[in-house]
Amino acid sequence: MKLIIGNKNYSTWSLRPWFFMQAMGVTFEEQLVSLNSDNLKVSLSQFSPSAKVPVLVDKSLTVWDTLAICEYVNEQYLEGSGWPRDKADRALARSLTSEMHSGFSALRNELPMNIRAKRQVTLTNAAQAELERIDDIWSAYHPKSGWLFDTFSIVDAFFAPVALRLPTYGIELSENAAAYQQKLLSHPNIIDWVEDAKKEREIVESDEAGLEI
Ligand SMILES: N[C@@H](CCC(=O)N[C@@H](CS)C(=O)NCC(=O)O)C(=O)O
Repeated sequence: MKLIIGNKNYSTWSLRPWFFMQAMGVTFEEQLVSLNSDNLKVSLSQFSPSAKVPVLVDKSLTVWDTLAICEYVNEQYLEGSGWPRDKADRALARSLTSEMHSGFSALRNELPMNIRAKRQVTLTNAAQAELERIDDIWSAYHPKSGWLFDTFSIVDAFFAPVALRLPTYGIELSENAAAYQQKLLSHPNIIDWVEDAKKEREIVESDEAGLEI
């Protein structure tokens, strides 16, 4: 099984299924496609009908879009253990995952993931409000597991890119939300991703925001 991803320094969408599969011990190969390619649409369309990364190829099956990939892996390889066991928790975890998947557009635009950079930005009110929402969600992490629910699940993988966006722009959260952020940042698979991202040299101009510090 192969997961095709974009540059690790920038590709938040790629990070989500990559982290989920790594953390759950699912074996896969990764193949990186540069988001800086002159002919990006053409190079991505060889792999994915949407011409976007990530895309998962499992034998003759191609699955694209982060949430669909995580759901497929959860059903095919994890017997459902990728979501919380409790039905109500599962509904909440799916709500939060969907909120992340389809929302937070100000945060995405104003704070692109750029792991190796240190930048200064002035945020709009919309982005500030989204950061407050992140702070609220993360502050309610599960006291025993340290994840959002009683075990690591898809929802944690969906929030991982936000944890990596914030240090670039010097953004700090309240104490409880910062504890959850640290849980993500200190996960061995996230540490590996960050190490690889820092070795990359390509610059994707559209993801370079703010003033260099
Ligand atoms: N909703 C999609 C979004 C994927 C996406 O936008 N991927 C970006 C890279 S992080 C991409 O492939 N961009 C290339 C392009 O839009 O041409 C998902 O969940 O996978």
